[in-house]
Amino acid sequence: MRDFCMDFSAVVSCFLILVPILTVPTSGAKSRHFRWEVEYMHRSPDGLEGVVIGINGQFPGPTMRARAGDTIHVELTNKLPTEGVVIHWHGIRQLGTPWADGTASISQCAINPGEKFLYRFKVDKAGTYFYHGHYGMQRSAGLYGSLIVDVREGDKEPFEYDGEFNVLLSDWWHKGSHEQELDLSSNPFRWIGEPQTLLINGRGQYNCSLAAELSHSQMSQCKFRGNEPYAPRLLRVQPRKTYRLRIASSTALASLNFAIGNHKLRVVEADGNYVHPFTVDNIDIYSGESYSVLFTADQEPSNNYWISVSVRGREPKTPPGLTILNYQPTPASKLPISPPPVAPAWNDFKYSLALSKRVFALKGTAKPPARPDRRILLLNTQNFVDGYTKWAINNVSLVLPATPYLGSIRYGLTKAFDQTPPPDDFGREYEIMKPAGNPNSTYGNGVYTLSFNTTVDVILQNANALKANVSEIHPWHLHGHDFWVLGYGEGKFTGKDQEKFNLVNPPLKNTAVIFPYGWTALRFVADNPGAWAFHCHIEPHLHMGMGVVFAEGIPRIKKIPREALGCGLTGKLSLKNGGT
Ligand SMILES: [Cu+2]
Repeated sequence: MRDFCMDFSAVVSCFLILVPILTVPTSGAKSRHFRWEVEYMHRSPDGLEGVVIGINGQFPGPTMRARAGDTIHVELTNKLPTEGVVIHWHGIRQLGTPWADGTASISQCAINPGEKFLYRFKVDKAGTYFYHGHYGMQRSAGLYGSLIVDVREGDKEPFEYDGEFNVLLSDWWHKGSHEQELDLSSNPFRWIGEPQTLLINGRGQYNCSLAAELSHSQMSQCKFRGNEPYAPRLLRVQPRKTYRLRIASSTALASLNFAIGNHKLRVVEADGNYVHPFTVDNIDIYSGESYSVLFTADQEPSNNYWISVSVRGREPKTPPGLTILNYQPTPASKLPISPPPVAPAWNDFKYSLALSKRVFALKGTAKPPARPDRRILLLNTQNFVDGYTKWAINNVSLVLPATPYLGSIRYGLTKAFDQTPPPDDFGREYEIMKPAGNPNSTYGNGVYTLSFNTTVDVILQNANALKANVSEIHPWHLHGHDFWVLGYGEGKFTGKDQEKFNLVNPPLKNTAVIFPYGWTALRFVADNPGAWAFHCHIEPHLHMGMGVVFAEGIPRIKKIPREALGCGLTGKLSLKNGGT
C-alpha cells in the first residue's frame, strides 16, 4: 500500500480506496466494502517491463481480509479500455449468490469497459483463498490477489502460531496474455512455452539470481537497493516463534514445490479446510490450491534461510523463485550460507502422489454420504477439432456460449446452448496409455444437470496426450462446492477401485490433481443452486476447452440481479420486459 501511495502521491484517497471503506456490524458479522478499479498498468514483476492487469494501482491486487460470516461488497469498475472483466472468488462457495461467482458466460456476463458491477457475497468459512480473473486469459495477465478469511470473533483455529504471512505464487511470461491467447488458438498450434519467471507475491528475478554466487550459476548475483518492484519481499521472523504461511497458487501453468531451507513445514489447512496435521520437508502445490503450513524459527538465528519455489511435473525451464527468511535482528543482506533447497525431480510423480495421499481431513470434518446417486466419468484427452489443437472431456471441447448458463437455464432459453447433455462416460475400450487412434473431437457447450441435493461422484481419468509417452498433470477446480477426494489410482479406473475409496477421513478440497495416466475420484453433494464451472485450472488448458459445466437447483433461484445478465439472450429478454 505504501508503494502505491508514494507512487501516486495521493495518500488520502489511497487509504479511502484500499481499506474497507465502511464496516457495519450485524450480529457480530460485518459488511466489508471495497471499491476497485481494474486496469492495465506497466509493471516489472521480474525486472523486465511488461503489462499487467492491476487493481487500484496494485499488482498483485489488494489483499482482502474478512471474518467468517462477513459479507463482502466489491464495487468493481472495469477500466480496461477494450475488454470485459469478471473476478472469481476462488474457494468461496457462493451459497445463495451464484451470480457472484465471477465466471464469464457461466454465472454472469463479462462487465463491459466503463461499467460497474457489485459483487456481494458471504464468506462463510475461515481459510486461505484468493481471487482472480475468469475471462479470457486475464489470470495470466496478473489479475489476482489474496483473500483471507479469519475465524469468527471468539472462535479459535485448531492450531497455534505467533504470526503469519501470505505467499501468493504465480508464473509470468514476457509474451503478453493476448498474444498467448492467439498462439493457443492458432492453426498450426503454437505452444506458449514455459514461464520466464516464478513470482512470489508478484515479484521474481529474471536477469539475476539471489543465489547466483552460492549455486555457482551462470546468472549474475542480484543486487537490490530494496525499492525495485522486483526486489523480493522478505519474510522477517523472530527466533523461536511459530508462523503460519498461507500459500496459494494462482499459476497459469506451473505446478510448484515449496520449501524453506533447514525448516520443516507442518501442513494444517488445504483449500480452506482443516487437515490432519502432517510434517514435510517441502510441499507440492498445484494451480488453484491453497495450503496453510506452520513452521518454527528454530534454526541458528545468526543466519538467514532460503524460501524456494520450483517447477514440478513439467521439464523445468524456469529457475526457482526465491526469497529469504530473515531472522531478526540478522541483517537481511546476509545471504544464507548454503544453496537453496533442491526440489524433488520434476518427473518424480510417485513423490507427488505420495504427498497428495498424505492429506486427510481433520477429525470432526463432515464425512461424505456413503454412496453416490450418480457417477460421472470424465476422460481427459488432447485432441484436434477441425485441425485445431484442443483439450476435450469425453470427446467434447468446451466453448462457452454468449449467454450465461445461470440466466439461460433459469429463464428456459433453450436456444442459448446445446440442450443435449454431454456424456457421463467414455467408451470403456478407450486405451489411455497411448495416443488416441482417432484424436478428433467436437466443440460443445452442453451442461451436466445434477438433480438437486443428490450425491455425485466424478472420476477424472487421465490419458495419453497427442504425443506418445506424454500424459500431463491437470489440477481440477470445482466452483460452488468443496468435494471429498476419495482416492487416486494409476491406470484406467474400474468399478473395483470403488472398494478402495476413503470414506473415513477424505480431505475436503476445491482443487484436486490428476496425475499422468492416473485417475482421481471426487464426491460432492449438489446442494448449491447455480451453474458451476468444473475445469482444469491450467489457464491455457481451460482456454483450449478443458472444462465442463454443472447445473443444479436453478429453478429454486428466485431472482438473479439484472446486472449479471445484460448480454446474449438474457440481455434481449431484459429489454423485452421493459428493462425489468
Ligand atoms: Cu490441464
